[in-house]
Amino acid sequence: MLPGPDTLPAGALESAVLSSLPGKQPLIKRTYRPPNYETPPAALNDPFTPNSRFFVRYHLSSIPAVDAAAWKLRIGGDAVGTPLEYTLAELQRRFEVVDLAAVCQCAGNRRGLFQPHVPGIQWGHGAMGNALWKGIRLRDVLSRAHLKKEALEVTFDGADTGVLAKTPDFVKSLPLAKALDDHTLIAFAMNGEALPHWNGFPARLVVPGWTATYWVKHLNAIDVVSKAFDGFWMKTAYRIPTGLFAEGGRFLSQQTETSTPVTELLVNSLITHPADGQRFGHGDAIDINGVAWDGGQGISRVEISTDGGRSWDLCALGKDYGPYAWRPWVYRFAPSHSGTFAVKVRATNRSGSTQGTTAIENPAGYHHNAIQTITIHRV
Ligand SMILES: Nc1nc2c(c(=O)[nH]1)N[C@H]1C(S)=C(S)[C@@H](COP(=O)(O)O)O[C@H]1N2
Ligand SMILES: [Mo]
Repeated sequence: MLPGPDTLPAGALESAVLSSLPGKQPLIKRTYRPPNYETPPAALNDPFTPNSRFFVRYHLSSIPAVDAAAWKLRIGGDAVGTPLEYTLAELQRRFEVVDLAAVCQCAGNRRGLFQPHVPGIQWGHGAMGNALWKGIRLRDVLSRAHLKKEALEVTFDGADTGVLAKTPDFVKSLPLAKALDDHTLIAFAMNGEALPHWNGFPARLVVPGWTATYWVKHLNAIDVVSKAFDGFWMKTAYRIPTGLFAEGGRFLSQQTETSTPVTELLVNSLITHPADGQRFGHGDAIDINGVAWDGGQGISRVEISTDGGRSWDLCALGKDYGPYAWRPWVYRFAPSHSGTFAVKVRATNRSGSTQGTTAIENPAGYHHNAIQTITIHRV
């Protein structure tokens, strides 16, 4: 068993076993079928999360190994003038290839930390990663399809399906404006290599700043539609109560009086070193490290408390890889006496949003961004 945050419910801790998927280093297994594996905390220390340690999240159990040579991307829907179909080679040849650093984070990351407990996969801190994505702009592809003026949303389907015919297919939609954003990509590669099978080979959507539910893997069909898409994964899943969170990109064509899709990532941070409960010797200076990110405004400051939140000091920010990437930070702590120290970290973004002491409760356990606390001991 792995050490885990002591606020995780017992069930989640017991299931925290390391196990490997083909082509991956050991990850923390949450479910085997469909495969749901999270990145161990120590592997989140790097500016870019290695592909072999990048988390894996699926809703459906039938996940075909896609043959890149036979794969095609189809673009259609009632709001395109010209339906299109491209092979992988055609997409890579005909459109400008761009790079973008961005955090891919499941909306349910840290669900296991909610008190009271909410149903769903009991993720710890590792249902996220930061990668350098390489691909083409979705906008450039859509412009060749001649969008009609009634275009409202764009839907995305991947090659995976349910085992039973009645399982709703995983199809997501974006509002037209987000689909046409310069930074929304059809990506083929991450961190300089082709996408791993488990992260969407041969192509996935990259929707920087928005929760990973929109980052459809094994992408094979795009439809531009004139009506709000009403599939299960938009209408029923991945929703939060309307108005509960002050921030976040609005998705008005999907909003009802009571609920709205979870969209933009909230400002958040993670302590990646030391581990919770770690012990240090007399006289040791302790480098406390971590990362901070948000939905694309960019991080303006990271503060740390080593006395349980009574006083706060500024951390040094590391290299800026762009507003959608996470920002490394570091703080050198030289305790003047022995004892136990409660370390807390709080990030603030460029529009002044910050983390609170508790997460905002919501039925599906999304958007957990409470200030994290770890305890360290100096003998
Ligand atoms: N085809 C497909 N794409 C998908 C999903 C899925 O179940 N099927 N899950 C989404 C969700 S909810 C998340 S959190 C991310 C996870 O990306 P990763 O597995 O590459 O880490 O994929 C998204 N794209
Ligand atoms: Mo997710």
